[in-house]
Amino acid sequence: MKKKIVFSGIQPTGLLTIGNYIGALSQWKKLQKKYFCIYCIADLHALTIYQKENVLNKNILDTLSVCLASGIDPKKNIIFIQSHVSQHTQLNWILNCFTNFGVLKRMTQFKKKIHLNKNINAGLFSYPILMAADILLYQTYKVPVGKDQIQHIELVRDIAYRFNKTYGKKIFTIPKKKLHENYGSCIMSLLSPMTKMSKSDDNKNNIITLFDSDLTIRKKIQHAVTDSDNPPNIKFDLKNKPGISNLLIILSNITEISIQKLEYYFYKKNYHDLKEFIIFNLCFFLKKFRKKFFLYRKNETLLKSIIINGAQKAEKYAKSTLKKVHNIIGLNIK
Ligand code: AQP
Repeated sequence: MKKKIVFSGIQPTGLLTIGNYIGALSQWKKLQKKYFCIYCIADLHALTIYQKENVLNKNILDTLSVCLASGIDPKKNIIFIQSHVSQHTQLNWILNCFTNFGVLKRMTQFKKKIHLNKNINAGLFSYPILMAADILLYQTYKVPVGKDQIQHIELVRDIAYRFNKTYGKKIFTIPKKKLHENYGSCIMSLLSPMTKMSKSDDNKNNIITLFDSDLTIRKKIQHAVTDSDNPPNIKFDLKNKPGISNLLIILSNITEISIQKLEYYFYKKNYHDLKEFIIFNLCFFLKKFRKKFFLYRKNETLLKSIIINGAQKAEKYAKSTLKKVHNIIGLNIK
C-alpha cells in the first residue's frame, strides 16, 4: 500500500534551538517509519527577516546538516530547498487570490511579529499563504507542527476546502495537523516560560541552541526560571509551575524517560539536583548530535547531491498538483 504523505518545513534563520529539535526534528525522524515524508528547508520564508549578503547559503547547508544529523533519511524520503522548486511561488500567487484579507489580519503570529519587528514587510503578512502552497502542492495528509503553527494549519485547511468547493473537485487533500505526543509542541523560554523559545530571540539566555558549549549550557540552565515553592517541589504542572514543567519536558524528550518517572526520581530532591541532571544530559546529548552534524557539514559534495536529488523528486509531485490547479482554473492553453 502507498504510504500517506507527511510534509513539514523549517526556516534556515540561524542556529536552531532545542525547541526546534524537540518540537520538529525529533518528530520528523519518528514519522519516517510510518509515512512518506517530504521535508523542506524554507528559505523563501526566511526572507521575511532581512538577510545579510551571502549568509543564507551557509544557513541552508547548516540546516540541512542538522536535519541529517537528526536522523532524516534522504534516500527513503525527500528533503529539499523550497526555492529550488518553483511551483511553490507559482501556487502561492494563485492561493493569494483565494485568501481573505481579513482572515490574514487575524493571524496571531503576525500580530505578535509586528510588535517585535522593525521590518514589517508584506511577506510577513502573507507568509501563511506560502505555507499553504508548500503543504498543498504535495497532497499532504499530515503536517507535524508546534503549537504556534496550529492557526496557520487551520487556514491552510480552509483554503484547500474553499478551493475544492469552488470547483466541485478534490484538487487538494485537506491536511491534518500532527502535534507532539510528549508535550514538546511548545518548548518555552528559559527566563520567561510563558513565551515560546525562538531562535530569533534577541536574549540568547532564553534559548538553548544545538551548538551551545557545555559552559554556556551550564550557565543558561543555572539561570532558568523555576519557582519559589518551599520546600522545592519538582512536579509537572503547566499552569502553576511553568518553569519546572518546561525543564521536565526538555529533560524527558532528550532522555526519553517519561515525565512521570522523572517526577518520581526527583521526589524530595531540590531544583539544583534537577538542573545538574539536565545540564549533564543536555551536554551529553548535544555532543553526540554535533559529532554527526560536523560529519555531514564538512561533506558539501554530499549535501549538494542531496539538494539536487531532493528538488528533482519534489518537483514531480509539485508539478502534478500545479497542473491540476492550472487545468481547473483555465490556465492551460497550449
Ligand atoms: N519552542 C518550540 N517548541 C516546539 N516546537 C518549536 N518549533 C519552533 N520553536 C519551537 C517548531 O520548529 C519547526 C520549525 O520552525 P521554524 O524555524 O520554521 O519557525 P518558527 O516556528 O518561527 O521557529 P522559531 O525558532 O521561533 O524561529 P524564528 O525565531 O526564526 O521565528 C516548526 O514546526 C515549529 O513549530
